Amino acid sequence: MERLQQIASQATASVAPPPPPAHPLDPLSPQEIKAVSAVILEHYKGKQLTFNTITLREPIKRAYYEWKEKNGPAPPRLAYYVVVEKGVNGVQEGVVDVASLTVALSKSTDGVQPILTPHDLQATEEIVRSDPRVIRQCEIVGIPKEEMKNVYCDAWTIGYDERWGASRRLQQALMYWRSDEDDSHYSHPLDFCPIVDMNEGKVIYIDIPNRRRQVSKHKHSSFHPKHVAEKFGTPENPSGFRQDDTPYNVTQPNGVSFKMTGHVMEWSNFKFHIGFNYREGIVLSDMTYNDHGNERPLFHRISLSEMIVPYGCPDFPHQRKHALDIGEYGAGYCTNPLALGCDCKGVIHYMDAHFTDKAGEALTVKNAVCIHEEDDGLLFKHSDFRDDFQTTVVTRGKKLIVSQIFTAANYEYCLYWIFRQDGTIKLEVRLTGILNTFVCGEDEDVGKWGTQVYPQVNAHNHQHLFSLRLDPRIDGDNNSASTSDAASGDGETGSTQNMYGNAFYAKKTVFKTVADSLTNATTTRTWDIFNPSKINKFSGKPSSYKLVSTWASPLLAKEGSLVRKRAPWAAYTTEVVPYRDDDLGYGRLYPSGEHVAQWSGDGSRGMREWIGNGEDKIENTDILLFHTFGITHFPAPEDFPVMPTEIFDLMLRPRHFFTENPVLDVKPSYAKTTTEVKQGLTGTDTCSLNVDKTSRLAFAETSSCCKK
Ligand SMILES: *[C@@H]1O[C@H](CO)[C@@H](O)[C@H](O)[C@H]1NC(C)=O
Ligand SMILES: *[C@@H]1O[C@H](CO)[C@@H](O)[C@H](O)[C@H]1NC(C)=O
Ligand SMILES: *[C@@H]1O[C@H](CO)[C@@H](O)[C@H](O)[C@H]1NC(C)=O
Ligand SMILES: [Cu+2]
Repeated sequence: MERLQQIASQATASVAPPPPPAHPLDPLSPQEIKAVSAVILEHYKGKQLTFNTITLREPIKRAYYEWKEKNGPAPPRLAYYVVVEKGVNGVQEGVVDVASLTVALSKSTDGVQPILTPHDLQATEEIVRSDPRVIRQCEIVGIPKEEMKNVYCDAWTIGYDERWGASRRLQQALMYWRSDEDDSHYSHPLDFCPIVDMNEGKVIYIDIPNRRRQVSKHKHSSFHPKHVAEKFGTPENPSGFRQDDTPYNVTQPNGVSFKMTGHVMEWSNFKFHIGFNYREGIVLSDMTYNDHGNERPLFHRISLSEMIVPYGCPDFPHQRKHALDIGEYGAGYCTNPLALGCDCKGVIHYMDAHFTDKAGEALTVKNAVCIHEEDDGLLFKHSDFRDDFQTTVVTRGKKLIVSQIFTAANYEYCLYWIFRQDGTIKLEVRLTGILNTFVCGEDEDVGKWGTQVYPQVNAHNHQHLFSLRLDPRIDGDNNSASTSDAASGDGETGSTQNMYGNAFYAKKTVFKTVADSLTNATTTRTWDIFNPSKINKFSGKPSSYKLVSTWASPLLAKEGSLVRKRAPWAAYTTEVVPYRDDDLGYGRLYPSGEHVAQWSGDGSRGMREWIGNGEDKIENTDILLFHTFGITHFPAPEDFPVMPTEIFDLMLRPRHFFTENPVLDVKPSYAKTTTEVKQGLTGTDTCSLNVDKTSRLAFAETSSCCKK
């Protein structure tokens, strides 16, 4: 239910309008956030407000390209906000026009709750620790009152619990005990789960299992250097660290080969805008590739629009563990400040991120986005066998990496948007951090729903699934999409079509309607996004970007489960829907809906609404492609007490987009023609110059390994 209120003219706050942005897609500056919060305070005068969100309301696509490509006016600078009003349930939200400092729209939405902010998560622990009923439960499982300072909780979104629905703003507190404050608490989970009402600041209920389990008496398992020293230190090597590790330095004597103008990146023919918001984190927009002077559009917008981490233990209340981390916590809100030279290495350009704090002041996360280059191995090579492989071309590549890392309670998600010089765009996810754990009894068989990763520590099975949102613009606004399956030729061996039985081909099935686009991954499947009116002069096939994604686990929760209801996008590997702006300019951004926290999963919203009856036409028009990818995680002891990064990735490759290998113009590192070989000429050789003098040390001075 929505109560919509249009405001004609509005009392202006006492702040001067902040300077306009360098680029319409730039995130709100700290000055803009401050100015907007002043307008909001004025608008809700006399009410007790907690600020939840102030972020850029991006211009709609049409307005953006009218400005960019048709000399049109700069699109209006709009800020979207959410506030929590004391004593009022639901979401108070609206839009502020930043130039005029007026509220353009304000409304109230029931049946959901606003996103959880880091402040919400931090506040929960103290509430839980001082609650007498929680203290009593701690005593029951073996933690005396005096130890309460060492009781911790990971505050989690409640998901949806029908006992309260969305009537109160709730969190579930997953309980743990530490031996001291430097410890990792995940080896000592507790068996009960308090429910906290955040608006009231109190515990309203405690879920207590029928079977009680005492807190484990086993030694804590942790991973900080002092704990490593305790585990592995010896008198000769007190730190316990491996001693065979030598420094690995990266030097870029002439700096980077990319150029940043404000938020606009130019690198090796790519050009795009790098945005960042509280929810999706990094957003890449208006991406083009300069094809020898012809600046060709690729994607209007790329982002991670949602994710879900559903757990597979059927026992109450573990079914509640299915965090929709992007919609419920925000990949931006949970983003880490990155440490110089640690989170990424080389010559680095950082971007800060700005949010609102609970009082409406601008809050800055330093170094939220890391931008750097890395060596990318060989781009291409060929040697001629005729002269013992002396005739050769070897070209090395570089890659550009735009990255962020966000922490969703126990897990870290390291996101790397990677660009290759041949026009390939990759997304690599490195999953690290700590397993969500639950206590098990000393001799308990944890069964098939989890793994005992340490004595009395049960880590439940779960999935990590993301929804990648692609707004393609391959050589223009109107695109189509299809599956491309590697298929055996029709006809049995011996038939006229397939006489020798060896035939195979790429079987393309173009999506005409939304229903056609609801496809699942198979081992032989990729997907093409293409411009049907732009035909490659050699292949006769349309200019395309191919989605290659092999980490595409199917959603394992069944039809009718809360998980499937609340993540209607996760049931398929792809969904293609027409692009649409709505009155607030959303442009179909969030496939589990605008407000995810405490959504029951009922009703038509997000992807369920966009799919509708499946009849919308999606051929040769402005489309959005959503792609579900990720992994299924069956924990093992190697994942504990902290998990070595688990890597999964996907890529978007140009196909029939160029008329030849697009990196022929990258200078080879080593090249010799047959004539040069015959005449004893050097050709091109920058390789031997690049061999570090220390290379010889690796094999000792006497080795004959190296070129003279
Ligand atoms: C390489 O990096 C290490 C730090 O990791 C530093 O101590 C050392 O001086 C560097 N060496 C060179 C040759 O730059
Ligand atoms: C894809 O998987 C879903 C279950 O997640 C199933 O309902 C649907 O029928 C499958 N679609 C196709 C085309 O196989
Ligand atoms: C794109 O498709 C729409 C129909 O979906 C059509 O109205 C429009 O003219 C097309 N634009 C171009 C440039 O082909
Ligand atoms: Cu996992």
